[in-house]
Amino acid sequence: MSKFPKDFLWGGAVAANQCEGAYNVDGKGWSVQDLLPKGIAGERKGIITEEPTMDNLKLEGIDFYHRYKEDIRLFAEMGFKVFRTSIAWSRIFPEGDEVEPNEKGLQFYDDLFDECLKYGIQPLVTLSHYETPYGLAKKYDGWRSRKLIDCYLHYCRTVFTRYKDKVKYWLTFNEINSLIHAPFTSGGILTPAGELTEEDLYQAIHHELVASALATKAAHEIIPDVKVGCMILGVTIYPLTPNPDDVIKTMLHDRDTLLFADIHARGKYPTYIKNYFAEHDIHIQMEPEDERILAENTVDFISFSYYSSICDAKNPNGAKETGGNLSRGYVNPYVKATDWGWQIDPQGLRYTLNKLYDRYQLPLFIVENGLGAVDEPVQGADGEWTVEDDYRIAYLNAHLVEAEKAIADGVELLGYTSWGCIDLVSASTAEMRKRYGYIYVDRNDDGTGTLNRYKKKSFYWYKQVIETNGESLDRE
Ligand code: BGP
Repeated sequence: MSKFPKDFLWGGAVAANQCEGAYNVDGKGWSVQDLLPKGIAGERKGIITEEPTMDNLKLEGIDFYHRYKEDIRLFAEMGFKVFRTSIAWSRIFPEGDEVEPNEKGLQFYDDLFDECLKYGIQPLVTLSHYETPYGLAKKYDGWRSRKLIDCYLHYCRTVFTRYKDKVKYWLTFNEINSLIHAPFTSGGILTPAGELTEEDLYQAIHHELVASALATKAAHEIIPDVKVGCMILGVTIYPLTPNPDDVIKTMLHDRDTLLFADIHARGKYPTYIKNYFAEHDIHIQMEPEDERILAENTVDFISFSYYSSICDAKNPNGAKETGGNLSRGYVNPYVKATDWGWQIDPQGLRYTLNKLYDRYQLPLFIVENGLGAVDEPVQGADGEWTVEDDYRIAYLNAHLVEAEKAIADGVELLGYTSWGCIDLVSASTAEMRKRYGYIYVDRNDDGTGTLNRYKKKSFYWYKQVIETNGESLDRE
């Protein structure tokens, strides 16, 4: 009965900066995350420190750097086929623009990938997950400078060459469309957001898009059987009402997201953005070869994060505002929301999958989805700590059922990696108490805790889902 293909890639996702900790160990340089103690929300308020401060929970993370063997063993116990993580760029090139890589950083990921492969788990690696080396932020104002393309490419070629036999799935930039909303987090741009023009932002975006295409090219040259994907923040937007004004507003808003998939999948700037640039007097500096680079190096698949949907309206008429990490819109009266106000909309996932597949006919990969919630650890009958996280199971189950429907609709879906498969520090607020994991990590917002790991109820639930290739999902 299950519609999931036989070789469906079940797994989980994390990012180096949210779990590894060890922020200054074995030659690692600072990344922009080390200077963001309050996360993306802090960036909005201008909280960017000049050096790491110990109230930044990411500095220790969940100490994945030293405990990854235990964690991967637990992932293997759940039956993971794939594990998405990122390489912390500043472990490999501490300042970002060195010629020679840091061998200890390279060795760490060798060991990590070997550990995954030992259990038959494929690594799916994000090259840049909100962790541009701070050196590049300081020296070049991050991705505003074209120089970053060379630094990124040198880093990509280094890790492609090193891990070519171990890693076959790569993502170029996490949520590449986020640069417009969080220039420091996403693009290492130190100039305060308020001082940046739209032209500055689109210029930085252009640099990332060219870099993404060149990385795709390099991966195809260096790694046999490689698959390279872009990664989009998958905001689903509905018109708040059937008023055609709202429908058109929604269509235009949607392009903030689709633009990035359009360029990655079709290899060129769409007419609508060229017209927008002309109307707004935005001039992007492009080198003569850029158009060819984009055209010749489109991605093999499209990956995206999906947590929630929002509504948009021309005249909201008092509708309440809402949003996720980076998206802003209006409350949908037909759906509920998480404790952090993210609207819960499993059908939006089926809708998004169909929309992307209809538009591009490229394989899709859900690389983030999950419920951030406060968990209460309790002691089970055997004395072991656990969490009865039925709310998380309900969320994940409902989304997987909708993903399955999308597969039945005809969507080619490569896999599903739920976000924060082990509890980690949140990106938006740098909290520990917003938990996503199947595995509970004993660490609190005040920095206390043993860092011990405990299996939640969802651990056993997901294990069964994977074991039965989705057959065990509750389709009621
Ligand atoms: C995405 C980021 C992730 C992750 C997730 C959940 O935008 O790619 O890094 O953190 O959101 O967000 P949060 O951690 O803020 O709950």
